[in-house]
Amino acid sequence: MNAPLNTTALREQLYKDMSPLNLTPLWEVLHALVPPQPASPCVAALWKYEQVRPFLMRSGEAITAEEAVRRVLILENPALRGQSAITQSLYAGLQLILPGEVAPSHRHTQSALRFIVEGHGAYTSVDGERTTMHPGDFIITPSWTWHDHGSEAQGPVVWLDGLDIPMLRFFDAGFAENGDAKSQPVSRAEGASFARYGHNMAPVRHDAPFGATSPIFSYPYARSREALDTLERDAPIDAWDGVKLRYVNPQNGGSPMPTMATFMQKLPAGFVGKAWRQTDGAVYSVVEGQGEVDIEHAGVRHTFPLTPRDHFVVPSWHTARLRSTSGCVLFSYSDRPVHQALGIHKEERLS
Ligand code: GTQ
Repeated sequence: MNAPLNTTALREQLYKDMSPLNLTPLWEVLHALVPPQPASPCVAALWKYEQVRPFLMRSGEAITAEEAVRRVLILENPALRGQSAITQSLYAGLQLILPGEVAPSHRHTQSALRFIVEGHGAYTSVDGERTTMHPGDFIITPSWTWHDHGSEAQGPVVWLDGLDIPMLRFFDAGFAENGDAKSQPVSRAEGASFARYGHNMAPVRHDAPFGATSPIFSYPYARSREALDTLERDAPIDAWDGVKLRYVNPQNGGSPMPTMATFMQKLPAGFVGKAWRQTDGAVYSVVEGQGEVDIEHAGVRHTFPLTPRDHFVVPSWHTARLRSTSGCVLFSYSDRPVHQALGIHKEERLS
C-alpha cells in the first residue's frame, strides 16, 4: 500500500490497539480470503511404490498391527507436513497387515475407503460382514460402523486408505470408540451385501442400512475392469479421461460415500490426453500398466512417470494431463460430492 507515512502510522496504531480485543482489519487480507481463483497451498506429489515399500516393510518389523491399532504410513502433502493430509480436505495412507495379524475393532465418524494395492487374502469386517481383499478392489467403511482388519494371507497385504479426516477435523465433528472384542463377531455371510445391492437389484423392503453411504462394502476389481475393457473396445474414448467411470451408491446413483467420490479409468495404449483442471483435488493409485502425468500450477510443472502401485495427488485447480504408450489403469478419489452439494464444483476442460 502506498499510503502516506502518517496514514501508515495511524493504521498500524489502530491494528496494535485493537489486537487485544481480537480484532483485525479485513482490508489487509481480503485478496487472500476471496481469491480470484483457487490458490491451494497443496503441491503435486508422487510416491513411487518401489521407494515406499521398504519403509512399509520396516514398519512391519517396528510395530505390530495390534499395537499400532492401524499400521499406516501417511502420504503427507509436502506442503502440509505435520497435518496428516494429502489435500486440505483428504487423508491418504498405506496400511500394512501381515499374516495372522488383527487391526482391532473400532468405529469413527470419518468415512474410509480402502483400495487394495498388494497381496491377496486379508479381510476387513464391516458391521458383521467380512470382505476378502484382492488387488484393485474398492472397499468402503461407512461412517460410524464397527470395523476391524485381519489377515489369513500368505504374505503382506497393503492397501490405500482414503479418509475424510481433515474435513471432519475442519467441522470439529469427529467421534470415535474402541470395540470390546479384538475382532467383531461375524453375523452375515461374506457377499451378502453384494448379493443384495450389487446386481442392479435391491431388496423389496429395505431402508438405507448405512444412511448416505452405499450398502455395498466391496466393489470387486474384476467387475470394474470388465466394464472398462468393454467400453475401451466399443465406446468413444474421452479425450481428457480415456475411459472413466465413477463408482455409485446403487440406492441413489450418487457417490459411494457422502464425502468422497471414487473413480476408475483406463487410458488406452497410445493415449495422449488433453489437459483439465477442477476444484476437487484428487488422489490417484496406479493399478496396472504404465503412463505419465503432467501437473502444472503457477508456472511450476511436474512430469511423473507412473508404474503400478504408485500414488500421486493432483491438487485443486492444478492443470493435469495423462498419457500412456502401453495402456494404464488408474483408481482415484476426491471430495467432489461435497463441492457438488455446495454448488461450487467447477471443471475446465482445456483443449
Ligand atoms: O482403518 O480405521 O489410515 O481409523 C486412518 C485412520 C485407517 C482405519 C487410517 C483409521 C483407519
